[in-house]
Amino acid sequence: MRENIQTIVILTGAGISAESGLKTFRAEDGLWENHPVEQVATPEGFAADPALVHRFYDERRAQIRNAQPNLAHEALGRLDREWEGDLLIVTQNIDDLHERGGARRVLHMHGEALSAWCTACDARHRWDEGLGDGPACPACGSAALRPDIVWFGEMPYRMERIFSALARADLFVSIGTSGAVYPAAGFVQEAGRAGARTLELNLKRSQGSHLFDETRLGTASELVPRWVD
Ligand code: BV8
Repeated sequence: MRENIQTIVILTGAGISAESGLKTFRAEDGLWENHPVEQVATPEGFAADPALVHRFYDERRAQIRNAQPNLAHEALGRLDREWEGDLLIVTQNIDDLHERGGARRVLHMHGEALSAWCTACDARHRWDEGLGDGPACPACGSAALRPDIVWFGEMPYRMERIFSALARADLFVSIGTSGAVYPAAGFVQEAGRAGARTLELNLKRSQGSHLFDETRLGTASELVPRWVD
């Protein structure tokens, strides 16, 4: 895998955390099934019922705290520590399992469950600072504290950083994502245009499988260590 490759960009989705017990979005027992997207993952939904949305993310945060990184997260952690070239793990996931699996060069494009954002003073806080429910911002006292999550219709984080990495990529690897959500679903084309080799590791063929040079099917905990090692 290593011949004349300098820059690797990896995109991960909910599928890499499935074997850690965290639900994906679009499986039959997926997250959205119990909650209409409009209610819990849009700014409008939050404005309409902030308590419901806080409960939804409190529940996800509790599951994340109880989850452990799996063999796929740990393999990417090893790769991150050993890879001397450029490497960027762009994750759509809001859990911290990449970091707990040893990865450092991680970019959460859809935000993080453990982070709170005060839209009054723009400060970020960690939820485990005992912000409680119906939380107030520790910095300014405002009640305008929301989950630091990118909802539908909101601009994902650090897009310029992501696109500049894709423009330099020699290898783009997508792991555990259905390719249903943009702009992430379009990254494979950006990388391909830059001349990168593109590889998909997924349980099932995704909506974008036809855009990859190669797709390998299986679980992340089996495919990722085999690819890394
Ligand atoms: C934006 C919140 C532009 C965090 C999420 C019409 C109106 C409005 C917008 C749009 C529109 N049409 C298109 C859009 C754009 C929209 C979009 O793409 N909609 C889709 C539904 C058509 N996108 C946006 O709104 C984005 N913003 O475009 O802004 C803009 C421009 C200018 C100015 C302002 C704005 C924002 C998108 C982010 C939304 N937030 N989540 C949270 O609650 O977690 S999206 C949500 O879906 C998650 O972030 C998740 O990461 C993402 C993608 O899902 P996946 O991770 O792929 O998970 P999924 O369940 O789908 O698939 C799992 C895969 O894993 C499967 O393939 C499965 O086979 C595989 N798998 C399962 N088990 C395993 C496995 N693989 C390996 N091993 C296993 N064991």
